[in-house]
Amino acid sequence: MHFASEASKYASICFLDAASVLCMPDVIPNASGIPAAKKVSLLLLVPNRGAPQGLLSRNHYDRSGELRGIILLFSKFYKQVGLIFVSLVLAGCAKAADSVPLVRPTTATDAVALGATLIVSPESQRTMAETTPSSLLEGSPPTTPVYGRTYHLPDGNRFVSGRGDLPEVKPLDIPLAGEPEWVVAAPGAAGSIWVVVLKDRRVQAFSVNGSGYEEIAVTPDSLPPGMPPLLKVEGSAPILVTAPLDDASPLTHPVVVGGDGARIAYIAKSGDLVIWDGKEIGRLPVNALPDARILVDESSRLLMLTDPTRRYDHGVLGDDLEAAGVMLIETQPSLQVAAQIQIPQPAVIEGIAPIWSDINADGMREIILTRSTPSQGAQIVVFNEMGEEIAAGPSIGRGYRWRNQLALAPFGPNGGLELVDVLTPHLTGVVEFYQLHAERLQVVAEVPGYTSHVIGTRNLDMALAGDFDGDGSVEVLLPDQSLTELGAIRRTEDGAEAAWSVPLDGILTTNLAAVSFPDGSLALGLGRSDGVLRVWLPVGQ
Ligand SMILES: [Ca+2]
Ligand SMILES: [Ca+2]
Ligand SMILES: [Ca+2]
Repeated sequence: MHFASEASKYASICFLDAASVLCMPDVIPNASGIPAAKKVSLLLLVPNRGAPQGLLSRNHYDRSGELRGIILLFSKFYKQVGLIFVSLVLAGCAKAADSVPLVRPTTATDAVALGATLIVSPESQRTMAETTPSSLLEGSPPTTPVYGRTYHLPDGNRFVSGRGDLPEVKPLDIPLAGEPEWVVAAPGAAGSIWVVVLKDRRVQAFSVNGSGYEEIAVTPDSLPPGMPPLLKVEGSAPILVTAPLDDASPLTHPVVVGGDGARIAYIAKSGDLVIWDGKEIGRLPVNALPDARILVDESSRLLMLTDPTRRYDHGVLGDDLEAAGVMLIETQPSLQVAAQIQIPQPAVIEGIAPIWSDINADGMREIILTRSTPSQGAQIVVFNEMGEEIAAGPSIGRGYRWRNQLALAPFGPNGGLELVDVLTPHLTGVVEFYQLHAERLQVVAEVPGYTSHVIGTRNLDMALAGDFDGDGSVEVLLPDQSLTELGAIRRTEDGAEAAWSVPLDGILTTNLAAVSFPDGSLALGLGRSDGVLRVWLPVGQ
């Protein structure tokens, strides 16, 4: 694979102690995340396929909370810095190599999230499986759990990696037993697995590949009213991850914390955050929004909306409760609040999850929120992980007008990182692209006539960013206002344009789901009101 071979030129794995890493803090902008006192047994240096983050480190902990490894991602922009860093680390390793020899990479796993490529030695694979988040393993053979979310990435960013073959490729239509509400998908042992939650809460699963589809068993075979799905595939059997139903909020799903999939975090009916591993092992009174989607990062930190309030009575997202706060929680080595954001009244956060991604390419995640007031309507705001507001976009200037923040991706004409939303999806539905300039999020391009939400629902996932046509650049895919076709909107030198569209031959009633495959291709799927799951597989799948 192209990226694997590129990676192997620059990447290496070495076993070393913390001192070898800590001699490099000046080279790593994000070195502050590396604890000084812990022993580091695994270091991965990973070229990052055109991804926007710059250079960043991700720490990985084992179940006892011991730091087991550091993954460093660097984009091509930072390749030179990365190479210097590799050289320095290898020099450090060579010094430390008297007792522990260097390990050369022998296998490659295409890591899907944000296009990272991991090089893993056989010795380290078990450690990786235990400590690497599912997002980084999404495209690997399903011997370790892989997950499918309605909002795609565990950090809330609706961005799929890989390259598709739309719009030319012919879709596959799969008849369902009823009208679908949600679709989630993940790679399977032979092709991909698609799971549909019907409006009557029955669940159907299908194994799909180039030769066709077959219905397969899924556990459970129904979900409580209101509950969205989190798909987990391990081997060939799909399950939907659920929490103890007598305690958990029925309006959201739990998330998996840690690599083997046994430990989950869920929101209780009381608003508490609960950590569960066959039994309750931790609980924090965070006062979570009842339908908050819990976001997860590589270090098993959690981010969720909190402090439900009725002070802004817009009520277009399924209820009249909106969040007035955000909580960042550490689960390793112990469960504790790391940071908190409070939104002063009369404003609220009008959404069910932030996007928790690195918008300014400094190696640290930001918290991207939609903040609304009765007089100014919605605006996009950006906070750092200390809870400080660092940037804001324009307000609509009129109350009771919403925008649906969708994805952060390299949309820009030169691959620059931009945020995309839909302004007033229930009215004119303008797709807006933003660039961050100092403390301002500036709208740099817009295209009207689309939507990403049906008023009154909790489905905020009707749009997805990715390279669906395989031309090497990222577009956003979303329905037109009639929900009968999908349009691909891409940036141009001085604006944005509808690049192509595909007819749905029916009405969209679900989120958009997608699968990235280990060979770098991707599939897209959605559900229609006439009881059809429509899937666009890549050529050759
Ligand atoms: Ca709400
Ligand atoms: Ca950042
Ligand atoms: Ca494209």
